[in-house]
Amino acid sequence: MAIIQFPKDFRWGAATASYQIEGATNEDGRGLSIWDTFSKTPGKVHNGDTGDVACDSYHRYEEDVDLIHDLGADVYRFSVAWPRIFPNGTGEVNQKGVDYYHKLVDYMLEKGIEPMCTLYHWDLPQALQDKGGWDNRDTIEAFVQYADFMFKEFHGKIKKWITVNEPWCSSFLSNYIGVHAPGNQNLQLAMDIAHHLLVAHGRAVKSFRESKIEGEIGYAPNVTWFEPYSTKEQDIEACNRGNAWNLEWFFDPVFKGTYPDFMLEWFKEKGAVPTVLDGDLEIISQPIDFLGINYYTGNVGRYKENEGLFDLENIDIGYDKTAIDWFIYPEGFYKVLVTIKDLYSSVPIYITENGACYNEEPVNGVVSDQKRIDYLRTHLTALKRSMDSGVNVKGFLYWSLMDNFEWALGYSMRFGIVHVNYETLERTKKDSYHWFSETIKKGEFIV
Ligand code: JSK
Repeated sequence: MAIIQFPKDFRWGAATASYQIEGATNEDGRGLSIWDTFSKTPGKVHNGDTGDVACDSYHRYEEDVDLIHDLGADVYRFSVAWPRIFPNGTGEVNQKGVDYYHKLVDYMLEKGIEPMCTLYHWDLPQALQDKGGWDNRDTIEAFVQYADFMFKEFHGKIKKWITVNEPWCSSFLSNYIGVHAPGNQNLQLAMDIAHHLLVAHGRAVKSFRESKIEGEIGYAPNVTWFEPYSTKEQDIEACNRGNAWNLEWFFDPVFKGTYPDFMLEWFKEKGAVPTVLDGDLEIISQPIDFLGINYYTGNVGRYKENEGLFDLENIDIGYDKTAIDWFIYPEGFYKVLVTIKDLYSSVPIYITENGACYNEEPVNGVVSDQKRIDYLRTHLTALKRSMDSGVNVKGFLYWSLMDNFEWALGYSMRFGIVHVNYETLERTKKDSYHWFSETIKKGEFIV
């Protein structure tokens, strides 16, 4: 056995997102988002689930912030629903929406919890989608107006800002693979949307700097890891492409002001090249104060001609999987973090999402989710290994505080350390909540 210890000033918390927990989608002036439209489109979301009620956190936010407080956590990552602030994406502000987030943030501060605010966690106002969404560069302007408003409105209350959550999901997953909103399947469109999301990120960072608002700003890309099946060059190169789709493609523009040449060449062969305007990459590569990292799973990959976008197939070599059918691969967490350190700057990193999906139900008020505890144990160990290897990790936020709307999988998949009964909306702390709380309070655990 070994004791895994974290620094005394290490930050601990949990994360949620507006569309996944709030509900109240037709209340207090909120406008529609692309997820309201997508979830109401037959066949798009498991069981026809929608975010109309979700966890009803819009009305239960104090109870949910208390769950963060009782955990012993000192930071809560939440997201703002853009359509609550600007129901039409731009123009008139919805004061009731603004008031809601003041109540939420004020309560966090009252409980001694630092708010970490994600501005864009996928709920794009439908009014903007109706005009082309992220494919239309006007949406970048709308995002900057929204971000500027939020910076100034919450100046002094919110000091950690995340511009965009998982741009790979909002671009390629949503517009090439097509399983998330708005559900397009076009590589060029997805590539241009990815670029516009990065420009929007850079423009918001630039505006934040110019406004001289006190605080820090970053973004939260999702990363995964493909481990080569063998030492064959073809397997290694195929895995490099698979890794770069999440990593270099969304990190090089921000940290180097360029797209990775080997991926540009690869995509060119597929007939897609990002539409870059003069000055875009200079804007995108505005220095950031911290980097959010979202990691869930890794794969073993092998070269297979004409397989997918990268001649890369996933190989099942018998690793266990979570209930969402993702491999449990903590080694990948360690490797991707060390790779980020080696490839890019030592910018402070917060793990803004890491968690496991298991669907245990309460039995006599107890949710025995030992597998989630095991996942946390192995992934926090991998995280500490990366820190002991020089990766500048400042904090860890578990995804997710509570079970919630898991996008196209609806309510069928549960990531929470708190169980939510979707009929009664009762919250039940799972065993993993108690384990995580003890780990936070001690700053260590035994592996
Ligand atoms: C969890 C990734 C933000 C927060 C959490 C979903 C995800 C995903 C989900 C890939 C994916 C589906 C499905 C189909 C076909 C082949 C959320 N993160 N989360 N992170 N990532 N794929 N080819 N590459 O809910 O809101 O793909 O894939």
